[in-house]
Formats: sequence, C-alpha cells, structure tokens
Amino acid sequence: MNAGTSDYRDSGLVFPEGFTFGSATASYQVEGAAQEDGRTPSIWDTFSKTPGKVWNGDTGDVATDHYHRLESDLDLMKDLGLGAYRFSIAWPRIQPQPSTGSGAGSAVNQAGIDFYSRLVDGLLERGIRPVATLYHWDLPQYLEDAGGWPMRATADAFERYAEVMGSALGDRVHTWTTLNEPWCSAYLGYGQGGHAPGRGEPAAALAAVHHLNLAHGRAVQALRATSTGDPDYSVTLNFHVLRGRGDGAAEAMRRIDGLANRAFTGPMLRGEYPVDLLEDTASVTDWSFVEDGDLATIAQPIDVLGVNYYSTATVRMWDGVSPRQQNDGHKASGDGTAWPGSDKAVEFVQQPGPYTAMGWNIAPEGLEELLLSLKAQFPDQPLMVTENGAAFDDVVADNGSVPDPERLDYLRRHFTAAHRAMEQGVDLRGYFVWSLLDNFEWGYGYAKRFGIVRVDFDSLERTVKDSGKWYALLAKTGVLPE
Ligand code: GCO
Repeated sequence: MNAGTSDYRDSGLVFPEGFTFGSATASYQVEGAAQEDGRTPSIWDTFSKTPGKVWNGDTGDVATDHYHRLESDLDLMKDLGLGAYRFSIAWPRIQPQPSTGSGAGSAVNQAGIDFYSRLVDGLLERGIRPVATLYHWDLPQYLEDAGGWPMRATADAFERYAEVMGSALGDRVHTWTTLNEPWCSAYLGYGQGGHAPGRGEPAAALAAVHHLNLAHGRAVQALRATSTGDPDYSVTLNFHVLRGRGDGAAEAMRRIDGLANRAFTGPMLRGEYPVDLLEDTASVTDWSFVEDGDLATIAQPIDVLGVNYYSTATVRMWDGVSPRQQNDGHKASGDGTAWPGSDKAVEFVQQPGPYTAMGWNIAPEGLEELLLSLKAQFPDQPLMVTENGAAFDDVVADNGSVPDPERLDYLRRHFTAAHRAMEQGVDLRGYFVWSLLDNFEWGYGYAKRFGIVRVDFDSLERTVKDSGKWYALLAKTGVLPE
C-alpha cells in the first residue's frame, strides 16, 4: 500500500464494524409522477418548465420513474448490499395546498404519506436503514408565490410539515435530516438564480439563509416532539473547501468561508452568526430578520452532521480591473451572485485538473482536510458523508455492461481519504454515495450522470455500473476492494 499514500488509491483498508455504507437520491431528481396522487408543483417544476433554465428543456416529470418502480428499486438497493438509503420527501406531495392555519393536519395528502411509508417499510424489510431528508429543494410553489424562503412564514410552514412527517414516519425512520445543502437553496435559488426559484436578489438570499437556519431548528424540535421511535437528528451541509491565491488570499478565504460554511455552522452549532459575516454583508442587509430567540431555536443539538463534498474551490481578491473569474462550479444564469457582499471583492479561479464531467476538480485530499477541520472546530460532533460521487460520460459496452473506471477511481480515492481522516480520530459514522441512480441533475437536466446504476432515460431500464459492483463489494465486506 506504500504506493497509495499520496494518490489516495489504497485498497484493503478496513472500515470499522457498524460503519454505514449507503447511497443517496432526492425526490425531484428521481421520482417522476409529478402530477400524480395529489402532488402539486414545486419550484423545480416551475423552474424546469421555464424556457432556458435547464439544459435541453429537461424536467422531473418522469425522471427515473422511481415513484412507480419503488419495489424493484428497493430490490436493487438490497442487491447492492446498501446498509442505508438516503432519500428526500417531496413537500408538495405531503401538503399540496396552502394550510388554512388550523393545525398541522389541515392540508395533509394521505397518498403522499403512503408512498413514503411504503418506501420506509420496504427498506426496513430489506434490512436497509431509512435516512429521510425533509427538504432537498422542492419547495411547494404556493409557498414561493407567498415569497418563499426570504419570508419567515416559510419557516413556520416547514415546522408544520416536520410535525406531519414526524407523526407519520417518526416511529420507523432511522435518521432525520432537516435540510439538504441550504447553501444552494439560499444562494443559488435567491442570489445567483441558477437554481429554482431563479431569483437574483442578494438581500433575499441572506434572508433565505436565516429562514432556512430557523426552519432547521424548528424542524428538529417538531420532529423530536412527534417521533415515537428513537431516530437520530441531522442536517446536511455542502462545505466549501477553500484554497487561496495571491495577496489577500487569507481575506478571500475568510469571506467565502463565512458565506458558504460559517453562515450555517455558526447558528446551527454555536448559536451565533459570525461577526465578520455580518460585517461583510452590511451593505446588502442589516440582518434585522433575525429575531430574539431565533439563535437559540436554531442551535438544536444534532446527533450527526451530514457532509457533502465533491471538490475544492480556489479564491483570490479581485483586482477590480481584469475580467472577474467565476469558476465556483455552479452553472450561472443571469447576472445574480451566489456571494452577496463579496461578489465584487473575491473571484474564483480555475483549478488544476483532473476534472469530472461537471468540470469539478478531483481532490480527495480536500475531503480528508474537511473532515479533520470539522473535528477541530466541533470536536464532539459525529459526522457522516451524506454525498460524494462524480459525473462522467458513461459508455455502454457491447455486452451491455457499463465500465466506469473513472467513477470507480474517484470513489476509491475519496473513501481512502475518509479512512485516513478516521485514522486521525475523526468520528465518521457512514458514507452515502451520490447517487444511486443517474437522475435529473438540476440545471443540467439528464446530461450529467452521477449514478452507480445507469438509467436509460428512454426505456428507464437500470444497469449496475462497474462502480456499483465495486461498491457492493465494499458495502458487503467493509474492506476497500483491490
Ligand atoms: C446536492 C445535491 C445533489 C446533486 C449533486 C451533484 O445536494 O448538490 O444534493 O442533488 O445532484 O450534488 O450536483
């Protein structure tokens, strides 16, 4: 294994007993059945049907048809030996209409509950732990019509939704995750505009940050009050692992770390917004939407912190003269910014390859570094990698198999990185590969494939890729295969 020490291509590494090997998806990316059983539109239905927003005009109307293929997809997960499945619940299936305000039950769609109940039971029957995310970006359109995440009322609505789900599934879900990547919801949805609802309003993006944080805290309280089992509680954040260049590199990194990482870990794990973040954004907002008591509500203890990691980002202070580089990995649309208050100060420079099909640089050392940094910042907080994976342009071989050596290599290197972090004392409980299936990759539609299982988007047929076979071996043995 000596050759592997620097390139992260070790094999034979043993993961501890009880380490969870899972895979992840999200409702709008896989379910389809967009108009069935009472579901009403989410912001992603509206956005994907708006010309020019998603490549090729793709939508989640059919996606992978997971909604109708639930049983066979569950069997597939069992064949892969998954110990856990991370899925998300489509809020507009559960509460398709605005609440009339008369209690949590006022607008609950039983057909929606039933689908997720079948999913959870199907997982448990197969010995797979259900890890349920309440919000992976499909906000009911009626809530956006009332103002969306920049409005405090959306956090109120989320609390009621969490009560409904806690009552419905809190006897069986193993881990509750409130939000997936609130960074994307707030900054890409309301600041940069490349994600639904596609608004380019920097002040609204920061209000969305706060109301998402508040929604998280309220939801943990509501889930705890209603869950009758003994679930774990968590939230998933997409951390930005930063490198700096040039004069002022530390300043550029501090600013982006504030907006990207500490805007969430501050309130959620320390009960405060970082002072430097408030200063950096003072020209955009006065943060008066933060009310007395909010920070205490947000800082609910969580059992495990979900970590999504794909690549690094490299920043430097912008000279204000040369064309500003914007290689932050996110498909831009319009001229909004994902970096309110720092959009004229910092630029994102091109990083050295190799790259995935997303154009993201492959940097497994960033995962090791991130896990160690989280341990240093939050020593008692158990961690879970809730997403890691890679898009590549897969080719189906003549014999029908899908050899994807680059994805396999990517996964091997990142699992090696996680293992190294664990050897240095990081309390990492599990790892979820993104994604179980090729699916609707947001602004890129079906053009980018992240699955360890291929989906033919015409026939909807599933084929386990070589990376999926490799992962099944890892999940079964707990040892990184040769
Ligand atoms: C994410 C997402 C996934 C994406 C993946 C690849 O949480 O960013 O959870 O939905 O598909 O990250 O971009």
